Amino acid sequence: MSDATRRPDLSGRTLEACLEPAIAEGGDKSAAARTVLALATACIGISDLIALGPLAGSLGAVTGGANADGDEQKELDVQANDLILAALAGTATAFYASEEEDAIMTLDPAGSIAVAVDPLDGSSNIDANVSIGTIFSVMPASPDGASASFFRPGRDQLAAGYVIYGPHTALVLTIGDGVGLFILDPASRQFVKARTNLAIPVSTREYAINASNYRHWTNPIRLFIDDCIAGSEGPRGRDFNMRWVASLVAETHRIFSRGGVFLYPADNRPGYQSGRLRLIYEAAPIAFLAEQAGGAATDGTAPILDKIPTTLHERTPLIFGSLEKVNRITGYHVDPAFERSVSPLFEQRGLFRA
Ligand code: AFP
Repeated sequence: MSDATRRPDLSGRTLEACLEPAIAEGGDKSAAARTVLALATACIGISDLIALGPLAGSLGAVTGGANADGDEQKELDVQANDLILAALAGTATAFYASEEEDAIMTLDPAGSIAVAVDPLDGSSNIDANVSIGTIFSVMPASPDGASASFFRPGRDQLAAGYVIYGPHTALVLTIGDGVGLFILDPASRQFVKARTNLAIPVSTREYAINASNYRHWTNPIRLFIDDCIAGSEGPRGRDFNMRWVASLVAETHRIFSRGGVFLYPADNRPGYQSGRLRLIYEAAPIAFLAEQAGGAATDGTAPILDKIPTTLHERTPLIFGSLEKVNRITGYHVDPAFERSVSPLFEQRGLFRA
């Protein structure tokens, strides 16, 4: 069978083809769609680098530098950031914020877009060949300048997405009308639409948290996890499963594929009083995707998309995923004993299981 007969005609399903209506709309929507195309091009280059692994040099090696938060910068963090900056040249991007840049950069002062990125999320996994990713958020540039373009609610986002570099490279994207899944076709080197209207299952029996931090958590988080671990012998009356990949994009993609809830809460370690994840270029884009897919994202009580950052690398506790679970965790924060308030005896609490 020839290659031509084996390969379907993908022309109408490329990312470019799918974004044509948004580009035709003009205005911010069009500028955002063109920016997404530039980011996607950069991510194809990042995917090429990652696919080479050690052949591309020591991508997981520390450069000796650190980002604004003091995290050690890995070689791939820096190269990914450089690829994204190069791809944004010539787009309508006025302001650029990155985990790998101390301050906001002005690219095209006449531009109408502001882009925030985590160029390479999960970099502790690079040398382990575990899925890692790029996270991006696209905002309208504010007439009041760079800071005003980012220090605003995440609900103002025009687009958000991530690229996961795994067994296959995938782009999960929203421009405000649902969530689409695009797969990088190695033959054509184009992102091709695989699914639209992705939805996060409302309920789940799977949670993701770094359990080694148990002693550092606040009481509501401990109680929620205790009840999950108690499983069918506890107040929840059913067993749960736990995952932790230490790669936000990998956890997110699993949650989009089969449901689940992700927790990176605040804890009492120095520097973790607001958790680990950054609001502007990690939590907010993931939250936009989650809400667009029928899920939810909070800091434990408040929706992530309502929070207004005051500093560029500000952290936030992040709990997102299946709607029912995120709401239940909010319940533990509002009334930590609420599971226990229903009935002090486990066997009587089954009436209130979600
Ligand atoms: P790195 O990019 O430094 O590996 O951090 C990844 C991350 O921000 C996020 O992707 C993970 O969910 C989280 O950190 C893992 O944090 P722990 O290493 O504390 O479990």
